[in-house]
This record gives sequence, structure tokens and C-alpha cells, in this order.
Amino acid sequence: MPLKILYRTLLLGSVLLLFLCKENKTNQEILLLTLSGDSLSVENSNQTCPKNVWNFSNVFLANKITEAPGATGIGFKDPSKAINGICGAGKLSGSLDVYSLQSSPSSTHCISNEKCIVLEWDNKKVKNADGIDFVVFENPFCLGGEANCEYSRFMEPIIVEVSIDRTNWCGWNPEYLGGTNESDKKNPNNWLRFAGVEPVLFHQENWIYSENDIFDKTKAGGDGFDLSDPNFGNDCNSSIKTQIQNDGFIFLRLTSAISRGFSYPNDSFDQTADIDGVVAKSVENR
Ligand SMILES: [Ca+2]
Ligand SMILES: [Ca+2]
Ligand SMILES: [Ca+2]
Repeated sequence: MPLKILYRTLLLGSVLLLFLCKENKTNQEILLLTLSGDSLSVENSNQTCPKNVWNFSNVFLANKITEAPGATGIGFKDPSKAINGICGAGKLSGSLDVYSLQSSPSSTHCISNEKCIVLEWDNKKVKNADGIDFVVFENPFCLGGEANCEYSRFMEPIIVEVSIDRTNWCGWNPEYLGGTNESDKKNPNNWLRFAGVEPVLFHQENWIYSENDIFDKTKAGGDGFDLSDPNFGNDCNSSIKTQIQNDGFIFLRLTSAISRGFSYPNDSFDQTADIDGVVAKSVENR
């Protein structure tokens, strides 16, 4: 680290600490501070995620922000982090290449005051392919090491919905099975059909498997959703549900579950979910 940067780091250390505590960005790796214009941004030395670089020709990254209410464009409130690529940090830490969902009273496609983002695939619609159709990569990680990962995680679950008109939204009937105690809330088995549950193993810069393996939870992590899931679309008009299943969807809405009355574990200081990116298996021109 150059001396100049070191001095800046010392000067800004307390600011960073407050920032990280507030934003709840737990990470065990070395953090680098960079000053860019008036904005303070934080990046992890092992987690560079080049903007607009996506080298997978048959895996389709959500690449357009339809609406990101409350976004400031600074740090974790920069919504481009949700479409710039995916740089997961593995089972034991959360990616910092993320957008922390914000809210606004004047949202139009997100629900007013809900922490939310709406994404799309530019000029494309996402089709119902074989099995999982898209995967949401948030930044949950195991608590107490990998041995405890099946029942103890740092999580900020997400409600997932899709639409063709941004008015009618169809979801997957997310369900929380646990009680109010912390161990229940940290247990991934209690959160059914939410995103933000599976740690993100996929990092676009060091992927050694096939493109199709990005949809394999055991290799890539992330939370996959299938338009043919029997739980899909029971909350929306049946003709719209059928249209989406047969012809695909255009808009993806991701909402922090806490905005819909689900309770997050106490270790979530900022009480909102973080989006690293979303990929789809099959897209087609609109
Ligand atoms: Ca499918
Ligand atoms: Ca998170
Ligand atoms: Ca990202």
C-alpha cells in the first residue's frame, strides 16, 4: 500500500468502521480504501469485479436497472453493483460487490417504502427453460464455519417476483417456518423459496466449471427459481401466470423480506439484502 494511501486509510479509518458497521459488511479479508471524487468506496483486494465484463456467452446476466428506489450511487448504494457481474466470496464471507437494497416513498414499480430493486435483461425476456430459470446471488455466508452451514447462516432473505407489465407480479409463495428466536432465523431450512439464503461460490474471474454449472447450486451457490415450480404464480392472475410460464417474463423484482413483515436475524445491522447479480438460463428477444 503506498504511503499516501496508508495516511488516507488512517484518516478515514473511523469513517470506514462506521460505514461498515452500519452497512454490515462483514469480511475477513483486507480492505482497501479508495477515494474517487467525493465518494468513498470500499473494495476487497481479492474481489475485483470489472464493470461490464461478462465472458459467459450462454449465461445471461441481468444488465439493466429498471428501478432502484433510494439509490445514491455511492458505495453499497450504487445499484450498478447489481448488474456489473458476480464476484462471490465463498461459504465463509460475503461479497462486497453488491448493492444494498434501498427504499423510497415515491417508488413506482417497487412498492412504496419497500427495500427493493427491479432488474431486466435489456431488450430480452427470460424464458421458462428446463429446471432452474434464473439464479439470484446475494451475499449470505456460513456462521460457525462450514460444518454448521446447514443450520446457521448470516442471511438477509429476499422475496422474488417477476412480471411482464410491471403491474402484475408473480412470486414463489415464500414461507418462513421458524419461530422468533435467533437460531431459527439463522437457519436456512426455515426460509423456503426466498433468495439470499445460499452462499455465493460463483466468482466470474476464477470460474473453473462449465457455463451450465453456474446453475448448479452445489458448484455456484446462489438461489435458483423455476417458473414451473408448483409454488410459482399462486399470488397472481392465472392467465398471467400461464403467459409467463409459456412466454417468459421481462421484469424481476427483488425485495428485502423484512419489508414484507419477515424478521431478519439480529446480526443484520442494516436490515436489508444485498444483490451481487442475477443470471438467466434462456433469453429471447421481446
Ligand atoms: Ca423452468
Ligand atoms: Ca447480505
Ligand atoms: Ca456485482
